[in-house]
Amino acid sequence: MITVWGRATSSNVQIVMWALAELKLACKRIDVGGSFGGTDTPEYIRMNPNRLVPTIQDGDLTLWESAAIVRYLGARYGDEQFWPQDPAKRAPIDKWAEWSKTSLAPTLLAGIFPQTVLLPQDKRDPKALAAAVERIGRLAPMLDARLAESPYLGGDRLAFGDVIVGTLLYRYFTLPFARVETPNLRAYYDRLAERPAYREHAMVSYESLRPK
Ligand SMILES: N[C@@H](CCC(=O)N[C@@H](CS)C(=O)NCC(=O)O)C(=O)O
Repeated sequence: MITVWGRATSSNVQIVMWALAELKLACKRIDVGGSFGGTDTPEYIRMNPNRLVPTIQDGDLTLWESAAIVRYLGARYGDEQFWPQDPAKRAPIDKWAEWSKTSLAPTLLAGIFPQTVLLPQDKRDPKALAAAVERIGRLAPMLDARLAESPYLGGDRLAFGDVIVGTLLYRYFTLPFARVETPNLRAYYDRLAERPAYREHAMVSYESLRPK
């Protein structure tokens, strides 16, 4: 039984929960972070000195950083499709996972999400929103072009990289901002949304994150 610490509304927790569900691994999730607090306790800091969620415990292994967790789960429990053994097959998938963490996620989650959900109206900055929308308008077509080639990032079936990238798409397609045309990305999101595990763990409402 794998234990996951982290609130269900965290996109990084969602990455881990969706991966666990796709791999059909039993887990117990404990609400930590956000309004639940708990990331500053000595017990939590011993597990995760970064004081963020998620953190997992699998046997003797304690691990944090959602993408590292997905790679661990893939390497330990995934089949050849989810986690290709051949580095030359795995790396092109991992490239998108890395790109998601370093380009797409910062733009969406630190740029657009605060300006449309997290911040009170009077604290929002239209220029910051416009800059993030402009930037994501250049990023999304890159993914769209890749997805013109195959239904998933590794080919015909879901791989670890799809989990890291795909989790963001619920927010990408539901937040109120002007999206550029990306038919392949939209079809990919619709394909993901047909998966029960995606619906349960990635399509999680963010309404509770709005300022009270
Ligand atoms: N790079 C880290 C980022 C973790 C992170 O930023 N987590 C956020 C939630 S998405 C967090 O812990 N925020 C503080 C909180 O929820 O209390 C990862 O991918 O795990």
